[in-house]
Amino acid sequence: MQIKIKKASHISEAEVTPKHLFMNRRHFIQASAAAGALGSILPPGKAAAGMKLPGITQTAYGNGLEQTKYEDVTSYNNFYEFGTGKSDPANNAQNFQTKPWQVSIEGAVAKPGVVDFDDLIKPHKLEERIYRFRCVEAWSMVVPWVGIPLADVIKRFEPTSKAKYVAFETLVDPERMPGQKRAILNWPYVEGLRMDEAMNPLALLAVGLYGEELPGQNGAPIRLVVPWKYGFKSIKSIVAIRFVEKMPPTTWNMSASSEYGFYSNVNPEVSHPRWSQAKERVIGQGYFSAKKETLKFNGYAEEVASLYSGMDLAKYY
Ligand SMILES: Nc1nc2c(c(=O)[nH]1)N[C@H]1C(S)=C(S)[C@@H](COP(=O)(O)O)O[C@H]1N2
Ligand SMILES: [Mo]
Repeated sequence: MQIKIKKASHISEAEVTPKHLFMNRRHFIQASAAAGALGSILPPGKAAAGMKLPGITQTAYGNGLEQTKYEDVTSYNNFYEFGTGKSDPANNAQNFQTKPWQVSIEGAVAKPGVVDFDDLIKPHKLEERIYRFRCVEAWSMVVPWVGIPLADVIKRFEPTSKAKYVAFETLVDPERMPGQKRAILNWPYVEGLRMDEAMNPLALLAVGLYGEELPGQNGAPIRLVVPWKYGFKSIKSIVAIRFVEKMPPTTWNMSASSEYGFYSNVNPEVSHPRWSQAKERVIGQGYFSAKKETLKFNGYAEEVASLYSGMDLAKYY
């Protein structure tokens, strides 16, 4: 079933729902139980669950979608800075330090500069948006992200007419990100969007999920979420946002250009060279459960198809 997303005018201003309180209580109980059982290996004072985020505005995005369990969203991850296995990030990002954190705003903007995480977020209202999330490896989730629209952040720094693309960069610190001790990918992990894609209201800078701060494995403290594109566009642990004139290089495209293009729009009609993109396995339903048909633009065609009108999407994959 395809759930229509209400337009921005329908976004409610209601604050945190009882669901959050319920979810957080449940996490807290689980975290406490885990801390009790694992008390000897968890460092003292290090909670297994994230900090609850205050003042989240509910939105209509994704109302009615069945959400992937917190435990699955935070234990089955791609984050090569913490290892290449799906459970490596959850294991290796436990103590990832994200305070202090700064983001460098660079390139074709009137107001460049290095901004503290808090100052980057503070002028904005945190929103919860439930988005479908689709990895090119043909698995999917539904995640209640907490974040701020990328467009609102971009506007604050006043891009100039030379800003045709936005490039994003992940932290490089092999001590804190042990996966970077090996040259599996070119570090830093880099990604990019065309300016109009970045300004689309769906593009989100996420700082949390399930009402809590992002866990390390999901890209703490700030990551991109571009729900109509394959997961690898949604770059984690961002330290630089750069406005540029030319299409910027992207990590997976540099690694294997025939497999990963710049656009990476979810497209059931264009196969990855090694497997089909027509279906997806829903995380949390078990490996052998029935696969689900993949939707064009991951179900967000109404919002984003016009960005690509006239483009041959088999060529610009
Ligand atoms: N810096 C960085 N960002 C990254 C990745 C990565 O390895 N490094 N993996 C990408 C891929 S392939 C996917 S599918 C998503 C996974 O996000 P999740 O673990 O929060 O579900 O993160 C993306 N962002
Ligand atoms: Mo992915």
